[in-house]
Amino acid sequence: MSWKDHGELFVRHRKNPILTVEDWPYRANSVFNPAAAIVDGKILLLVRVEDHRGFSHLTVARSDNGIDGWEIDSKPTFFPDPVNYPEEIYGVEDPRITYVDELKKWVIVYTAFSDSGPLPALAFTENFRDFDRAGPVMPPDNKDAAVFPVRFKGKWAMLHRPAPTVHTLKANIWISFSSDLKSWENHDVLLYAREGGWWDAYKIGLSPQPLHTPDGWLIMYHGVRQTTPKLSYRLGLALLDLEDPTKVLRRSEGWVFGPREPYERSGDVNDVVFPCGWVVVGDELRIYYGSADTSVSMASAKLDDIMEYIMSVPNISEDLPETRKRNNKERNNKNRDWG
Ligand code: BMA
Repeated sequence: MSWKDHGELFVRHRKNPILTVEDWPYRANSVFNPAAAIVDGKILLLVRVEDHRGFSHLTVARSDNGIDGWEIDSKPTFFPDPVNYPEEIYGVEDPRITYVDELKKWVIVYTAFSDSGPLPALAFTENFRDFDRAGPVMPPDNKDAAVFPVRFKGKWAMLHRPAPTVHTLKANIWISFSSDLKSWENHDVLLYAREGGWWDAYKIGLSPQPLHTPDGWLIMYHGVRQTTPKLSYRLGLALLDLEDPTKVLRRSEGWVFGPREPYERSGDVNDVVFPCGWVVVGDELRIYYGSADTSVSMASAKLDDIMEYIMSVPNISEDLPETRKRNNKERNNKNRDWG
């Protein structure tokens, strides 16, 4: 049976939520929005843990099958260090992990919650025990950042999401480049939030780290639409050019995953699915996501189905560079798959 028969690309695991605060070895309010990686043959989640002050830190959970049998660090793995890194005064949140072969290190980009607002900060690790912080990589207000695992024409690339300072404007995904992963330049918009009634009309942000596929960099992003008085966090996909990640080749029209089950609909923040990590296991792409800002859940899809799906949405790559942004914007607003 293919996904087309049951209509959904991603299938939730029947044991969801797979991690809750009840599983935690120490007192916490909630566990959610994990980054994910395969490390030494195990699934490793770097989980955001919120304490009873409302501040977050990150803790590692490891499992052979990525479903159960989790070994969770007995105390916080990556704790805010505001004395040396003042930008972490209100905690660290929502990490994304990229393995950079050139450095033989994992690069973690996380949201440091500073007294001027959230900002992306970067740390390196080889073992998820010792971390080497590089500090802030963008000023506030900015979040949802991850780096690509390779350089493009000699430069590292990062996706991130600056928040507009004018509330009537939308939050879009940006791309920036760097020679050293620390100082970033050549900032440009990559993907716009759509407008009007679209599911991703208010703000969008990168979810897991970019994934290399033969057809392009697969990215998953969350889209938020405000229907007073609530927000709904749903997920879409896009494909970027392998050689030039500033080129958006494809973008899903409808969302591919959204809150549906009780553990996603109701929690500390209702109606949220928020993955910060995904891994490929065999022919399966697994997203590990925060459900309702309360627990950790998992859903999987066949990678082939995902690629077939994303290659079936209209190709938007023929735009000339100078008109690309305007065209993207216009195209984004066209209804193409209502039916
Ligand atoms: C976003 C992020 C996430 C959170 C989501 C829903 O802005 O801060 O950490 O899961 O809101 O509350």
